[in-house]
Amino acid sequence: MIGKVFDLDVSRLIVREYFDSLLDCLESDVIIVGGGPSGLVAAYTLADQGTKVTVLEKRLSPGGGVWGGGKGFNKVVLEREVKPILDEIGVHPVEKDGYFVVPAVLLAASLIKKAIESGAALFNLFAIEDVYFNEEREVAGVVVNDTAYKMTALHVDPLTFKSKVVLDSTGHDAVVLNCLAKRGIVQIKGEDVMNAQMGEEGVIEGTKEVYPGLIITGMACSQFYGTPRMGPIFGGMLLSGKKAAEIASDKLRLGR
Ligand code: 48F
Repeated sequence: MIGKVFDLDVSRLIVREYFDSLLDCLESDVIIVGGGPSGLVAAYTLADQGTKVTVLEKRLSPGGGVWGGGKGFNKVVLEREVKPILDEIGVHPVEKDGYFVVPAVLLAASLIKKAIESGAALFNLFAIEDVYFNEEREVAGVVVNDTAYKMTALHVDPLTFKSKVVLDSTGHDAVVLNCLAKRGIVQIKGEDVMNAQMGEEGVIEGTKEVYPGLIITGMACSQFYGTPRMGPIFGGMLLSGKKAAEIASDKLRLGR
């Protein structure tokens, strides 16, 4: 037998716990837009260092492109250089033909679990629709709406979330970059055709602060610089997330 359950208690707990977290996250050190592989690695790395991190994810499930593996075949292939990251998230890969192979669901779930257990706050069903500037016109947060409102095109005004640093880890969509591009502040070249080697190198190399307050990571880098997409290999995403966390951490430490 299960103990007595009161419906209103359940509702009260959900509402109170949710809004306590939400209020706490209106101001963070780092906002990570998009909970794909690059964003989740950055999230847990920063949170492990004691940085206040908020991840805002548009979909119901964080994990981004990991879930789909390649063409929906749910195995993920990774370069062996990511072993330290797999160790951190507790995933034990199988080595095949010089690569690592991991079940996609296990990788997505392990990244999400590690980010939350490290102390990153994670909100799903949050669609970022604009960037927020401070008085110096540096990126200082994001403007957020509800995914359901965006999907139904209801006219509902958004809310503002502030942070010292914003990471654009929205993958092919490059949402934050596009907010700047549509105002002529940056130019997005658009990703080039598929080439795994060049794509992976381009993403890692291109993980940078590209505008004051805005660091780009993952596929958003390919979009920005016009480097090749890499297709279904994910090591570059994880390493890009690590690099983005380092850049954010240095920026916070130096206070600039
Ligand atoms: O696309 P995604 O996985 O980005 P990534 O970390 O990794 C790319 C790879 O998955 C793959 C690849 C090579 O391996 O080519 O595509 O660069 O994750 C991006 C996340 O951002 C969310 C989206 O739902 C996904 O989970 N996202 C996109 N637009 C928004 C958003 C938005 N407007 N607001 C919040 N989240």
